[in-house]
Amino acid sequence: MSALGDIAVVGLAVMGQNLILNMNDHGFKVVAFNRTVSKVDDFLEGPAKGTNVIGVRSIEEMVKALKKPRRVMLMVKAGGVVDEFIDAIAPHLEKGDIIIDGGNSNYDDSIRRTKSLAEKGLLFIGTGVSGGEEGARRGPSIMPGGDPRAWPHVKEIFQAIAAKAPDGLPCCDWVGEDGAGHYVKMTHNGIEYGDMQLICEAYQLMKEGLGMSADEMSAVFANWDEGDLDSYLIEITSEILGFKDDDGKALVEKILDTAGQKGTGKWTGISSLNLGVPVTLIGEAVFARCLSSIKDERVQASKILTGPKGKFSGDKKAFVQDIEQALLASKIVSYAQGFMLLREAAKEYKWNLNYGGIATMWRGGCIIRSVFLGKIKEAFDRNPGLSSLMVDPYFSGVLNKCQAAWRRVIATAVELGVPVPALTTALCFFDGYRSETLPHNLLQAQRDYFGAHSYERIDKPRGEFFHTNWTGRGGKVASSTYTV
Ligand code: NBP
Repeated sequence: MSALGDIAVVGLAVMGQNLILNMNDHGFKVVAFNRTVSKVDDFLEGPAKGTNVIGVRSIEEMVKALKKPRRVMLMVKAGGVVDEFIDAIAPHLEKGDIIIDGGNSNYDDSIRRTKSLAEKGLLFIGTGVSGGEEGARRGPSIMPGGDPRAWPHVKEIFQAIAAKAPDGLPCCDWVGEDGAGHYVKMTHNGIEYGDMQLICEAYQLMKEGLGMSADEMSAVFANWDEGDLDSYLIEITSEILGFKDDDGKALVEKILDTAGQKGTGKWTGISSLNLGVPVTLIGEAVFARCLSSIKDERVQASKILTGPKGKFSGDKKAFVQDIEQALLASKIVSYAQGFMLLREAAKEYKWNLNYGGIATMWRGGCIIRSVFLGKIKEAFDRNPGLSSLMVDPYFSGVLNKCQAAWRRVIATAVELGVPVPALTTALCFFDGYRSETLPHNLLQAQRDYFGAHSYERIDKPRGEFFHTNWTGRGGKVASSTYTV
């Protein structure tokens, strides 16, 4: 083995350390560096003891320890820290060397970094890495984008350390140019917010609506994990509900109900608003976390505002089966919205995204991994130009089959006063998407009434705009027509 390292990893927190150990297991020689250099020694004497990892204490030393083209992967806090490291490392590199940012960076930053490093002759990769600590150590889902010339130089390492889907394919492939990798990772995280919120709503319905115990719910989730909902998040939910605190009671019930967030769900919402894509479920999931975080206000309001007094009186077992179907149908809507967003972003940023490939990358290693993603891959294999997952023959069949149960769940939740914003917005989206007509003829009339914004008519060709003087007091001049 050459004395020089195959790749350097900067950042020895949980992700960096575990990725290094994963690379080492796969026969790569890794150079490890960290801003606080004492952590390099701690790592070498601790988790990396007995491995081939080379510890270095300066950027100069790191660069000298690498084979050419040099590959330097940053696993540091996203934001300005990444730019600081790039500025510090770039002057020590040569043309054709590669800088990889594996943190949760914003795709706009990755677009900028790809361009500015290319101007210096350096190749940049911005890659999403999903799967948390366990994924980083045993096989994450890796979503690289950036300068395509860099991909052949990192492909072998990334695909070796990535998780493998059930059919053996690595959960890592080239996503696209500049910010595409981080955009896909952002969308993955947004979908993760949606999946988690849907599961939480199912839990609250069973707990508050049906009065089920944590153990009973744990068994329900374990059962769902055997069927169409088979996924990592359903599996861990079952385990969490079954986990006992020292006093033998369910730990989950002792956890304060205020959710944190680090921004990727919010970025997905912002991007969907900017691109005009109705990603309603992720939006609701982000807002639901915001609502959860105003705990003090909710405690006050709970003393003033009342809800329905009625109790569930139907067949509990049948209702639990209804919830399972409502969850599945809402999940289809959420993923359909996520892929709609990717399609619009691909147009906007001129990325050639492979949607089936993205579903494959998410099938293993990452937090949203599921059997369901295999079905999405099959849908895009059947039709790579699919306009929406909801109209794929398999998924439309499931939606049509589930919808009666889905409507019963939401109607019951509304009657019982249990908030289910994600389940509800999914059904509203389904009903809106399948409607040939929506009430926005009236909305266009309102806009024309107060702002002379003009409208198109159903009895005239598209693109021909009309303005009416609705009150007799307005003039004939219409406002300009444009979309923001
Ligand atoms: P952190 O996000 O906690 O970052 C820790 C690293 O950033 C350390 O090496 C630390 O150096 C360095 N750092 C910080 Br913090 N501030 C710095 C500064 N001002 N200048 C230079 N270095 C600085 O680590 P992580 O949880 O391993 O995550 C790494 C990246 O991967 C992040 O972008 C994160 O969002 C992403 N990610 C995390 C997970 C997860 O489950 N944790 C999953 C997927 C992606 P120091 O030791 O000297 O303080």
